[in-house]
Amino acid sequence: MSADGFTPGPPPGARPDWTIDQGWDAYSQAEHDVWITLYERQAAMLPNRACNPFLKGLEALDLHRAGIPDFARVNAELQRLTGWTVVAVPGLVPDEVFFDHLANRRFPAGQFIRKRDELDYLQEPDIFHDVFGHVPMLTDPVFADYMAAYGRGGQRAMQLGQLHNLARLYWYTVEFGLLQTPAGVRIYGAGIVSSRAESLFALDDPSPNRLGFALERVMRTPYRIDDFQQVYFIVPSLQALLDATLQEFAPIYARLAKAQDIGIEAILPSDEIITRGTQAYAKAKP
Ligand code: HBI
Ligand code: FE
Repeated sequence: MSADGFTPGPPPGARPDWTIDQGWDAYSQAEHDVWITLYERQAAMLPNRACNPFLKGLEALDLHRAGIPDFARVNAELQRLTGWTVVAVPGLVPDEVFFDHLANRRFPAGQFIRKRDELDYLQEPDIFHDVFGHVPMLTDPVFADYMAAYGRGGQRAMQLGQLHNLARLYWYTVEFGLLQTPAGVRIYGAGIVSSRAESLFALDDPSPNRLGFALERVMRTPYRIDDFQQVYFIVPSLQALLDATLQEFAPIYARLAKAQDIGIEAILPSDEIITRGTQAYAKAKP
């Protein structure tokens, strides 16, 4: 059930679980070429920026220069590695549908691709964001378990009316997460790895704060959907991220209900500061 108790049905042509056929044979060469452009742009910059599990996943699934990947081919290997599959959906799906897929190790991916004249603009997640951005990490066994746990947690949060807090966890990890490694800070968040500009900004720009990941702290922090993040959270390992979620969240929600949100650019005395940002980028905006 959605927050108002009403979940819209799937659009015409979609199944009850909102999935559709990918229709791989129907992509035009122009659409394949958009994938290739985006792929080459990102692949060139991600060594020493994306974390090893991401880069390894990209190789393992052979999401390569040939064009938009065929989910049937990707799924054969992904399912073998971690039991996950990718399913095609028309666009954003209702929260309860999204969580049911994740809890069952199915990642819903937009079937369509952005237009050539809007390479950096996305209203809804397309196949490049979803498949290039999200799917490589699903080849990592620990991250794969984290995403499934998140799906179950989402179902539970909806029952408890606490989705707005849990959604922040998704945002600051799955979409915009950074990982500490012996070689330095690396990207694992799909919203960063699928964006040329944010792949640079998230790691190198002096503007944003970069703080150690702390579950309840993250769940108290609002986020921006329309621009670069003002704060990124760095996990010490993917295992630490998974471990943080393998606990009963009801007491956490009870504490969060009494706690205030934290300002998006705030640094608390309890924060582990990895980079104290200047916030110059955010301040320069009207
Ligand atoms: N649907 N296709 C799609 N992709 C998402 O990332 C998505 C969604 N529906 C809901 C949703 N995300 C949110 O519930 C989560 O980001 C919390
Ligand atoms: Fe995403």
